[in-house]
Amino acid sequence: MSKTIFNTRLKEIKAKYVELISKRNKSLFCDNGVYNRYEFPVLTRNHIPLHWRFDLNEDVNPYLMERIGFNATFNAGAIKLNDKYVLVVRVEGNDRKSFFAVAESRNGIEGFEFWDKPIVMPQTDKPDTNVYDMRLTQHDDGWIYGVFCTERKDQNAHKGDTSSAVAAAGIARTKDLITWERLPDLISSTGQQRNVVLFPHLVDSQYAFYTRPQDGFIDTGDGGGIGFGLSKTIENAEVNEEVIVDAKTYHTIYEVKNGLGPAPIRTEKGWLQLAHGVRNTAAGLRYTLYAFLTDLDKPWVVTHRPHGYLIAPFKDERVGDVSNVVFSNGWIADDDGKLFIYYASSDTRMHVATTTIDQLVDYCINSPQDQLYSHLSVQSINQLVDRNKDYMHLLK
Ligand code: M1P
Repeated sequence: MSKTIFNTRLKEIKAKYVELISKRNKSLFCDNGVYNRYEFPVLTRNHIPLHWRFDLNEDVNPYLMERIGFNATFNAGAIKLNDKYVLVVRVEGNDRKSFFAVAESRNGIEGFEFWDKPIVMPQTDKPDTNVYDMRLTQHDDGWIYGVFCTERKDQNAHKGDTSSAVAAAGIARTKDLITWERLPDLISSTGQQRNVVLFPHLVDSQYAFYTRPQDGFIDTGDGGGIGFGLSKTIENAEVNEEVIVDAKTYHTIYEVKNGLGPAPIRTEKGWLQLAHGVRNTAAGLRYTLYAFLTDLDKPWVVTHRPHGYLIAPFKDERVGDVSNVVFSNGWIADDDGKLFIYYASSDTRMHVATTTIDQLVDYCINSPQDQLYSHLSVQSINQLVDRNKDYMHLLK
């Protein structure tokens, strides 16, 4: 009897998996003209390899039941490696533990498949309780760095408080995404850190980090926004001074907090940056993505800040484990300027949006800048209406 169950189930789960990873993805029309979303997510928990989930030995698992369950695949770092589009994905198990696993695709929009095993991340002398949201940086020094959040229990929490945690920036480096050398966590003088990103070049002969100083684990408190600081070494990284690049600001899409996404991309007009901004609503926090440019020589100085968000949760993206969230910590620019923005929705699954570097730079420079008052938003609209006066026939 169980023999039949095992074989029937094996056939079914194999067929479903093959159908999923062979599914073609289609670019969707987007009337803003800035980027295109795609019909299907690029990675879901159903993409987890079957040999991570099932014990395939019929003798010990005659009902072919799942032995290890996976809850979500999200917040992936990204890099082009050996001509493949490669994501270092935050995979979360049913046990709530996140870890990193690599998935690759030939064209960046479909057919993502995980490598044989998840990444084995070496530990420091303080083991990570949970790790997530790796930003990948191909540094001039020849290493690929992964900077990620390492979360541990707050040892100062009072007895009975089993939730309070401390977030810090873990640092590891690799040449192949398989073998990783773990370095000590970033030390900074401003309390906790999440959303830390290594800049790809030395600045004043020092390693440079975008940071996100925060007082508490969830609440950034007085930690004022996306920061920037320098460290003499990467082997014992320590940032003693952080300047604020992009402050959290009253009544904006980053009123409550913000954080840098992937490492910036160098363009002729400045460093192209992607970040997430968080505002509060009666329905809880809302995370959207926004783009901006920083100065080529002073990558900590914002030169263009288009108003509002670039990508907000849309349709099915709105719902998931943490609803109303889009989050990105990975993008890939092809040599021809095509840009793949990998973003997660609602802490549940990964999507891609495509555009070009030229389009995003144009968006940053030529969209009205954030002016912070309703009457100035109306002024921007009316200026556009006036400029369009001689072109209204095009809409007839
Ligand atoms: O749940 C939304 C996001 O919350 C955190 O981001 P931030 O520190 O900016 O609030 C992170 O835990 C992130 O992984 C998560 O997607």
